[in-house]
Amino acid sequence: MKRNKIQILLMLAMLSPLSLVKAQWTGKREKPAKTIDVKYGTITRPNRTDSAMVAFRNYGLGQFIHWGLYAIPGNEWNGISARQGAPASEWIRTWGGPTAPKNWLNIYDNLYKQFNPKNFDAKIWAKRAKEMGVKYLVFTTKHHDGFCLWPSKYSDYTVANSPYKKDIVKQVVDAYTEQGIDVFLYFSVTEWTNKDCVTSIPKTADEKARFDRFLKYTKNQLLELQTNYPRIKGFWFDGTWDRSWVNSYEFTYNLEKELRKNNPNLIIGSRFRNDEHGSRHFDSNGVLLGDYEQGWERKMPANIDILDGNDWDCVMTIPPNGWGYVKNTDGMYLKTTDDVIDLLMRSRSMNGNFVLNFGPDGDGNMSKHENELITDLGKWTKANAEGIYNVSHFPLESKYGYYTVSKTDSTSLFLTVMNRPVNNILRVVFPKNSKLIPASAILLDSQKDLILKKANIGFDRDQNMYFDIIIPEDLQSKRAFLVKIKLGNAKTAEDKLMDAKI
Ligand code: FHN
Repeated sequence: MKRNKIQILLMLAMLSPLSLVKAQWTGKREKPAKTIDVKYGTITRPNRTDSAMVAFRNYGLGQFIHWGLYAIPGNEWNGISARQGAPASEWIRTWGGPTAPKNWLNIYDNLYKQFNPKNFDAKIWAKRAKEMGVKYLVFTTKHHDGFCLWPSKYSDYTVANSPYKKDIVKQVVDAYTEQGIDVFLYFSVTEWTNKDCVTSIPKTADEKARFDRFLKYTKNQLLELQTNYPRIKGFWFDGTWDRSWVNSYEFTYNLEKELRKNNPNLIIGSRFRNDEHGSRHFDSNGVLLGDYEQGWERKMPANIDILDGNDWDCVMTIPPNGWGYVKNTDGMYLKTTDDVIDLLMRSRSMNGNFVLNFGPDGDGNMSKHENELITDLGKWTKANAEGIYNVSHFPLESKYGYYTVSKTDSTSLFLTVMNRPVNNILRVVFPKNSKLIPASAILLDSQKDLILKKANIGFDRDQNMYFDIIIPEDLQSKRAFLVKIKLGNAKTAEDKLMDAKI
């Protein structure tokens, strides 16, 4: 049936900007055909080389912690699950429909009166994060419900007015900083419980007055966080989708300038604001808004080209969705250490960081699964640190896993073997005209030498060279392992290598 023009126009109209944006995320991104004037575009220096941004690129592994009042119910209430009624555990305040408890909103908005995490110990969290190999933390100061984990003087809805009373943000910043882990503060702009948070574009005088008050409040809280916790390295903004905030592009532009003036090395991602045409993450000319691309949430770029050279990180939950504590995870797939290793090394192979989220319970405990993951992953990152942190993308694909190359020694190439070949022969392919080729190889964790041979397999016409690295038959590897390949000058290295006996 031929669609008439109206129908097609209607269909296009239904294509909300979000769906268009979604189309951008994993497919090739076309820069706009022609550039337009953008007054409120990016503020930061592109491809910063200051020490803070250099450190950001080497973080490799980050830890996200979502903690707040939503941790008390843990995605259920009186044994009834919120799975059917709220989009995620930290959104449980929005629980609706037939499963929602009577008077739920009132129940939730009084939870602060029982917030008293008896087992919370930031020092333990920080020590365990260090053990896991975490280099930066993103910690929720305030999520969409507006409850502040610091004693903000601009709100009554804070930890100071809970039985716990003490400043949680300070304890976390101090404990993680002492462990040498950089801290970024997550800050939700949208605030469900704030009557001044007008989400649509303010029209009436009352809406305008309220939203103006909200903008001032938001700015005051951000400046307060910078003053209270000067050692933080950046902000991780969220909840910046309301039309009212999108429409406040001059305010947000100037606010970002002020935050950066207070700390010139501050790192702010692309989710904070948009240009005057409403373009978020990237301005209307496709230029990144912020110091790194912050849109890779529970998804990964298909290849490095999509990233267009921008810095980025990927944030991921352990359960399918749900950033806050989930008491009952029955029936949910919880990511394993192997899943995390794959996501981590995929990110690293494309010059990105991988940030795994943890949702402590209402008493401040990490779950059994989270603790096992911390221990297991920590052993792996410790044994393979050289191939994880101070590395960058190497322009070769591998069917066995992911390449990373040392930033300090371009002849140290690492292959993370996710898929061990059944014949234990890693047949590595290098373009024929490579100046550097494999000269020797070891298992990174044991430093055990591996046999490396030239493999003249007669595919000469494909303009490639082949090298066989032999994995010892007796290598018992429970999980992925790294092979460190020393590259040598093509001329000398090739002569030294024996021919692989095919
Ligand atoms: O709505 C939030 C969600 O609760 C969670 O905080 C994630 C974490 O990146 N950010 C938003 C969803 O994109």
